[in-house]
Amino acid sequence: MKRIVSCLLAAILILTPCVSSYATEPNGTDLTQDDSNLSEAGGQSGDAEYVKESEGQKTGGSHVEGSDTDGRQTTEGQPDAGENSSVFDGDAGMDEIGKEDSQQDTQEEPEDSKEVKGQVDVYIAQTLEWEKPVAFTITLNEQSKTITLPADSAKKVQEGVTFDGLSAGTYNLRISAPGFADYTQQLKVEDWAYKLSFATGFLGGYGEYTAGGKHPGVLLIGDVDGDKVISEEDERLLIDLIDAGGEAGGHELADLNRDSRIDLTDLEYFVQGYKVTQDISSMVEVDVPSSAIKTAAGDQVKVEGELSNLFKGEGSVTLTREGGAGITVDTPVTVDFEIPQGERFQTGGIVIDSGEENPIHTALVDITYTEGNEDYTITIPIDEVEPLLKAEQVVVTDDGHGRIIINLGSQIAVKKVSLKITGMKKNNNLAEISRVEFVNDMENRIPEPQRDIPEELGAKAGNKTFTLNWKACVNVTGYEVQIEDEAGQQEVVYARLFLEDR
Ligand SMILES: [Ca+2]
Ligand SMILES: [Ca+2]
Repeated sequence: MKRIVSCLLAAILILTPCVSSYATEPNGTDLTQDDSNLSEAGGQSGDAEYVKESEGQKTGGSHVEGSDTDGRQTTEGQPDAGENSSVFDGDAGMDEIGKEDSQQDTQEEPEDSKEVKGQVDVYIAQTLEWEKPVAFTITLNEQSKTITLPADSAKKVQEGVTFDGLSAGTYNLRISAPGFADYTQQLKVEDWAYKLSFATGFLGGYGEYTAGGKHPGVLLIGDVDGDKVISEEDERLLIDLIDAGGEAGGHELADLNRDSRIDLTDLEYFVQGYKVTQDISSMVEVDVPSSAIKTAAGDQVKVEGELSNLFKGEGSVTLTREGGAGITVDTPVTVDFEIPQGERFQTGGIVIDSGEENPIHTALVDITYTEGNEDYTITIPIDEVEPLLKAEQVVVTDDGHGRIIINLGSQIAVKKVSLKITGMKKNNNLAEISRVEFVNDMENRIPEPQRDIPEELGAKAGNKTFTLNWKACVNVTGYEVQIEDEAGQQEVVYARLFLEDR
């Protein structure tokens, strides 16, 4: 008997707050996937087998061989990789170095004569799933802040904190969390913003994580005995605890995925951070600091949140029209960013992150810069229809997840940027912007993490079973397969890369 089954496939993405990016439309018996929109993913195919024993009853599970979760962890040769140390030279190519004085007043907008202070931004992205939240303590010299990564990783995936008002000098950064090795790094701070990005594991798409490469840092999981490094002691203890029956009582740190059991899943997590030989330090990106930028909202624009936070790791800003008009070409929302010391804080590119849930659809970006003694203004249209713009040297790209990247082609003295948003993709009533970066040198920037949508879904029918195949996605923790039969009955099968399907 022929059964009509349609499938939807979604990757459970670790780096995006949205899990509903389905690759296929429900399409009856046709399970082939239009590949017109293929991105080059590299890696082996995903595969799930679904077994149906009798009408409407599921007895089989799912099985997935997904993307490269990889064999890098078990390489012999390096002892405890728990402690990483490296020195970053914060010279961003500027001519002047920060002046030492203390008349700075952070309450007021900066002016040409005001002192600009250094800033350090630290971001952590979640690549593992936990059943309880995990709090990371980020310490810069004497100051500490916390980033808590939640239990439901699909909801919130990257969090940031900012340390600002920093005097020039060398700073010690430490990141620690229960069950993780301490991460330390020394950082030379002048008067720019220094951005460090971390993930709780290795991300796909960054090659071999070689020293000095353009990759995020890695926070290593697997400190079972609590001494803040990962060693053979941790391996021994974890295996003993699993052998002893897996009760977490008294050894909570060994429960690496926080599900109150100590079992093979914890061992799978453990090997992620064990005997790592790659470079785990974050490339340091250099941006114009928040204190060097004056912000202002345009006419009829209501701002929720602090505009100056757009240049920090904390908080986002919501823009709406006064009186509730939608955001259109006739009723846009505009925000202005001024860099009075644009000659000193040269800008090579601008990144505007409006998030995945409601990305900017159309906008105009006016960039005023000084060359010689003349001011020039260029207007850059942002339009989804033509996401790639090449005008003179300027290249605009859209990462497909709400982030617009404007590469100016060279470092110029940007004095003012005016962002006029004329349309949002999903909800035209508001524009939410989580971050704006004025990047000093686009060459020294970590590329956006690769975030795929499952492609090339194929199906093979068996006897009371069918097998699905798809192209493996990079940077996902698992997949959801939504199955619908001819009677409209739906069910979702989870196929995780680490956790057993429960
Ligand atoms: Ca340890
Ligand atoms: Ca566990």
